[in-house]
This record gives sequence, structure tokens and C-alpha cells, in this order.
Amino acid sequence: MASKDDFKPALLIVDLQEDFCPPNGSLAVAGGRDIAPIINTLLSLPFTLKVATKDFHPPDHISFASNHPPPNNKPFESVVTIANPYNASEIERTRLWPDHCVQGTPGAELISELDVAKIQHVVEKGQDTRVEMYSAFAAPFRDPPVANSGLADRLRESGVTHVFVVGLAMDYCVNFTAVDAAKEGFKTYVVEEATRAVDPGAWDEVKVSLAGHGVKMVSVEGREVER
Ligand code: VGL
Ligand code: ZN
Repeated sequence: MASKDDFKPALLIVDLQEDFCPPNGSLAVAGGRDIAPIINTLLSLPFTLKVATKDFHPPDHISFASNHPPPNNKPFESVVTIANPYNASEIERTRLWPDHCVQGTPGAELISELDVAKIQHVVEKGQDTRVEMYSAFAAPFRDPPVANSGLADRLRESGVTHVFVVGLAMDYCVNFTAVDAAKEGFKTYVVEEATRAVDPGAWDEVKVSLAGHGVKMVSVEGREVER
């Protein structure tokens, strides 16, 4: 028989920060601010644990186009190779961005529309200047792992079984965070109305990829969203 212990859900609010939101964010995601009300509604529900993540970069972060020499230094366009700092043979190709979410700047703040008083734990990520870190769990490097945030242990300590991911951006940090949550063994969902993409054209492709990793897209209506 299913018991209450079989369902201990966490809400993971990814990077709902000024720099990812119009009108002034340096890496504004279209409609990013519009998801705050629905996330506040989710925050009023009895989740076992409510977590917010913050992209939190030093000014010399490797993902900023401004920190690379020309000609391969165009925000949104250029792609560079990043190596695992502890194992140069493990490499990742990664896109460059405008400077964003710099530690201590207003752009790194959670947006004021968010009901932050209901958030119990904040994860800051992307502090290691040498690696990109879309996932709130760790950088993409696995051999050896880099920049473990401790989030998986925090969720397990609370007995969390299911993880509901919302926030920004659907095709980057929400995507990678949800995939890692599933890899960590949590039943993982992305709430469709509570996220927005940097590249809306990538939406369907990301959905298929999420499904391939066992992550389900759900709607606040309660039905599973068809893909
Ligand atoms: C993100 C690009 C760069 C995100 C973070 O939060 O999705 N995207 N850094
Ligand atoms: Zn970033």
C-alpha cells in the first residue's frame, strides 16, 4: 500500500533572477517575469522542501563572452571548449553569454515578485570561474566530478522523493537541473507553465530530451502534457 512516505516532493525554483528577466536583465528570457505568480501559487502548497537556486558568477567567469579574446567572443553566438580543471581530457563545448548574475550585483538578486519568505534553502551555483554550471547539482564534468553544490544530499536529508523543477531557463539551467535530479534518483517533473526558454524554438527538442532522461513535463492543470 502506498503511504505518505512515498511522496515527499521538493520544489526547485531555478534562477528566477533579475538578469534573466525583462525589462532590464542582461540575459533576459522572454516572459521570464511572468512566471512569478504561478511559482508563488506553487510555493503556497505543502512541499517537503522549497529550494531556490541562483546563478552566481565571479566577474571573470568563463561563460562570459567578455572574458574571451576576439573573434570567438560574441555573446549568444560563440561556442568555446572548456576542460575539466582536474582532467584536461574531459572537455565540453559551451555557449558564451553576456555578463550576467555577477556576485554582489542587482542582476544576481532573486526577482522581488517572488515570495522569497517561503523559500527554505538557497543554492548558489557557477562560482567556479573555470567551469560552466547549468545544473544546480554540479558542473557537467564527471571524471572527477566538479562543483558539487550539495543539493542532492540536502534533498535526501529531507527524505525527498519527487522533484518539481520550475524557473529559468527551460533550455539551459532548468533542463540540466532536471536531468541531474533524475540521475540522482528523484522522480522528476518540469512544470510547463512555470518555465520559459532562452530559445523558444528549442522547446520541443528539449522536451524530447527531458523525456529521454525520464523527466516528465507536467501542467499545473494536473494532466501530463503531451509532447
Ligand atoms: C543560464 C545561461 C547562462 C540559466 C545560466 O539559468 O538557464 N543560462 N547561465
Ligand atoms: Zn550563468
